[in-house]
Amino acid sequence: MRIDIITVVPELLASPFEHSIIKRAKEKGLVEIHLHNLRDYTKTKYRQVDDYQFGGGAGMVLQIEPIDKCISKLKEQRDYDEIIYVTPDAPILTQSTSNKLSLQKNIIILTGHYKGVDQRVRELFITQEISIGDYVLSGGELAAAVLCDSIIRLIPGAIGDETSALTDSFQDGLLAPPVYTRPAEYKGMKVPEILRSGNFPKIEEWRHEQAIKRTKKIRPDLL
Ligand code: 6GU
Repeated sequence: MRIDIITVVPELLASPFEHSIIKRAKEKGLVEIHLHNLRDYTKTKYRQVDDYQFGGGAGMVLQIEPIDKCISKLKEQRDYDEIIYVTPDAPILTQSTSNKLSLQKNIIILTGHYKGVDQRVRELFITQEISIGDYVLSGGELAAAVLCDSIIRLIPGAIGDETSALTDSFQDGLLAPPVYTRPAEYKGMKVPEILRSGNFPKIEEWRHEQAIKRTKKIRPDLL
């Protein structure tokens, strides 16, 4: 899979992909991530990529021309399955969306900044819009990092234990059950006996019950 990310702050995206599962997925050749600085696609003095909004109002808007140049250049080089714009005024990311995106070959992620991008960019180029939740971030870069992480860990081979991603929260529409490790007792708090019983069908049953209990309590909207 190849992910191209377009941003005005590439520095914000340098570190998130250099550790842990994503780093290993890159090393294994499962994913390539390419960062594109939008300012490289403008010839204006001071490499300006934003301007005041028509109609007035606070906040700058990213202009269409540099975005057009960058996306058009990428599209000349290969076909893209999705061109995604991350923005708070969009449908919220779910595990189902990440699952689908993890099966794609080439995607572009455009990140906004300031007040966002000129509406015509969204109409001309964008095939999917994604928000990562009902709150506002200073820019789309951290949202893009979250989106990439959720996708990349699902690429077959990215996680050592193949079953691990399948038992994540949300993968079966439920929150994950509680987990424990050694010691079996800490300051009087014991690990549930069932988990030490070796009875795997019973353990699976217990985990499922716990997942339902947790979901009912914390996220009843998911049931
Ligand atoms: Cl994708 N961008 C920004 N700036 N804020 C957000 C978001 C995205 N998703 C939730 N909040």
